[in-house]
Amino acid sequence: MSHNNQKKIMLINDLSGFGRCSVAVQLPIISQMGVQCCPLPTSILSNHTGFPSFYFDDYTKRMESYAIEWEKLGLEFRGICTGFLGSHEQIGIVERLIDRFRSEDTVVLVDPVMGDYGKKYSSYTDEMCADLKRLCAHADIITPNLTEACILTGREYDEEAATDKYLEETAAELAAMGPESVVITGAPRGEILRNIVYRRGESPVMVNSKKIGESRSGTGDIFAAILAADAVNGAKLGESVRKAVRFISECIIKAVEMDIPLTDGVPFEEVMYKL
Ligand code: PXL
Repeated sequence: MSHNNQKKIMLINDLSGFGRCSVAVQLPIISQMGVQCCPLPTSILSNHTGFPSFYFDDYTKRMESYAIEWEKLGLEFRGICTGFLGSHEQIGIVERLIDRFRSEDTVVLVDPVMGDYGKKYSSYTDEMCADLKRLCAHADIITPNLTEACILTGREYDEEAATDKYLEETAAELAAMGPESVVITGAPRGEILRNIVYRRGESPVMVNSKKIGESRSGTGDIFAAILAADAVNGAKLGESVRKAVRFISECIIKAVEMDIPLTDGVPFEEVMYKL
């Protein structure tokens, strides 16, 4: 008998009680995909920061004591997935946790959550963005959106300039920072959203989807969770990106049908059986 007879993902992300993002969406999705999910909270919020007001409890000071208990239990993780991080100090802790818990066959996915639509989220400082750049170097897979890809490479955010070639060059630059695989997600072009899948040494693959209304919170977190669970299950990255894009489209169609506010995330519960 062992705690490690089933594949596990360490999920380092915040717990937001309302707004369907981070742990609240990633845990059920990882479970549905047959992988045990062990959350390590980075902060606890009443609702995500996209609402005008929120209660925010930073978990930085408690994360190491929490993780030490997992070390005592001898837990081994086939995946480590990081998302929303709450402070400069916390990003250093996450780097050390990755070093401590990573083994030969651990896949590390860093979702460099920092912003969207060309703007940083309100709780992210410039210092934290520089820290995230360092954290990305530890990853096997990173999943920035276009805004985050621009912050990480120091490029100006300009949707018009973001041609397929530009995405390819940006992804190559990001891969040169350390991660073997880079997926730039949801880059808009007219009615299309493009996802470039760049793996070092391979030709890049573009996975497109039709844009359905405005973008909704939590979809990047769903994307990262599907990629992390699939990577642990040994799926090919390109196939996994197709699966994530298809699933998120289904979620958004349902959100429009149910007239759900953009802030409230997507009703993935209604379509989860399709995963
Ligand atoms: O979905 C990204 C995200 C995660 N966690 C929190 C957020 C956001 C985006 O606004 O505020 C707390």
